[in-house]
Amino acid sequence: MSTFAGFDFYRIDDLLSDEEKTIRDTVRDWVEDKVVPIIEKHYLEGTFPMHLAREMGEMGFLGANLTGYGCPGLNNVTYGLICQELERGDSGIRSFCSVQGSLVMYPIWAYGSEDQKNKWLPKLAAGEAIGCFGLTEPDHGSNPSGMLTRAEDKGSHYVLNGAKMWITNGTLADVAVVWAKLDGEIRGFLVERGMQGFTAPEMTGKHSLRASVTSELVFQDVIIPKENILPGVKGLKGPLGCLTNARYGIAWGALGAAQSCLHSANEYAKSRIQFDRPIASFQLVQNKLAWMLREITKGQLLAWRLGRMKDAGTMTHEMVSLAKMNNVDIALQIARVARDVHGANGILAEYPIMRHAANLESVYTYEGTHDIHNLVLGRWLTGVQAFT
Ligand code: TGC
Ligand code: FAD
Repeated sequence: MSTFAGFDFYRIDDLLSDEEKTIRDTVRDWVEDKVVPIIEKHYLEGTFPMHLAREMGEMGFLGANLTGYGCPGLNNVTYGLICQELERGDSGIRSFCSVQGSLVMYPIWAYGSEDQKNKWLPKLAAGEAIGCFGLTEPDHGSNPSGMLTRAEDKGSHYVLNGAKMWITNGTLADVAVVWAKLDGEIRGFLVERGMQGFTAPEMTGKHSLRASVTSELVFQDVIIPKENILPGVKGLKGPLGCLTNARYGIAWGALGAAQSCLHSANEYAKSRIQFDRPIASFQLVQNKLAWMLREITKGQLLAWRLGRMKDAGTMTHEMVSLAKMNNVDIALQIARVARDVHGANGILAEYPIMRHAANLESVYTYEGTHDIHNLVLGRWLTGVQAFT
């Protein structure tokens, strides 16, 4: 059984179904057994634990909230709980699951042809094939609408040219969902491993998300068969629709990292003796722990309510922006305060703190930076867009 019980100060469990709780607990135990014992080593070595891909498929974590084509068909609250537990292990493990499910399987499921769905979804759900999502470019991060990657219609096929950067799972991927302009309009293309002119070199030198593969994607006159365009969507709303799903998962996931940090800080504070007393007995230390619990509890209520609205079909993407930015922000702050509570020990790999803190710096930036989500909310409030 898991030694990590989670924090449930406001009895969110009373708001979950038995099935939701059972799956959450199963994922929690899986993370304790399969991720916690190996993750620091992978993090320090800068490698992704590839053997977990198939296991995640077998456990039903990949495309968990999608239906048909071998997908588990779970509700969105359960998908959120899976993300929470995975990110308690490591943001890189949750990233793998988010990219595969929300950014690769979702666009194929929502915008793909029947042939594309049949070809890719069962293998991706099983973890037998791996996918990546190419939107960001070296010169276009927060403003993807300015992308330079281009597809040209040559009659019998398309020709793709351009480059993507910061792509999670890029080097590992069997299929890349690539967003490129065709006649000035953003379209999605399925670019397959081995296509001539397509390379995906791994990016190195990261101090964050080290147990996750991040890559460039380079396209030099890549011939894309006509049947590899996603027929069901045109324009920026295609990739943004995928991001809404992935950002939703991150809003839950960040709470897992935050709970891991509070758990570690609380245990440490009770056992660390200074001035002949456990540091947990000092009011300043208790203040830090109480603040972490307060912010986690508020974040849990946000995530739960968001999930129920997503399941009811009433969630908007602006609501997701608020939850993503809030929960990642508080998780990052909690990781920093937890590092302080651990003193010098907080920088050691023996504790998960520094790894979570470093990971959350990326999570704060990817899937829309903190301030991009601020601007989304500002536009919702005022009706005025302040991006440009
Ligand atoms: P805008 O005019 O707002 O929207 C264009 C069209 O899209 C619709 N829309 C959305 N649809 C679904 N979900 C959303 N979140 C949506 N936001 C907007 C919108 O209704 C409109 O539809 P239509 O029918 O009118 O055409 O577009 P804009 O050009 O003003 O851009 C807005 C902005 C800046 C918010 C957007 O560009 C943005 O979100 N930028 C941030 C880019 C980003 O998040 N990149 C993430 C890359 S992927 C990644 O980071 C993966 S990390 C993976 C991991 O390891 O976990
Ligand atoms: P920029 O857009 O250059 O932003 C830099 C700073 O300027 C930020 O503080 C930002 O908030 C601010 N800023 C920008 N515009 C404005 C504005 N209008 N007003 C106020 N402030 C502004 N992308 C993918 O497509 N697929 C992936 O799988 C993927 N995985 C990633 C994995 C990792 C580890 C990381 C770090 C990134 C990943 N990304 C991925 C890229 C990520 O989505 C981008 O980094 C992110 O969208 C921000 O873009 P940028 O880094 O170019 O920052």
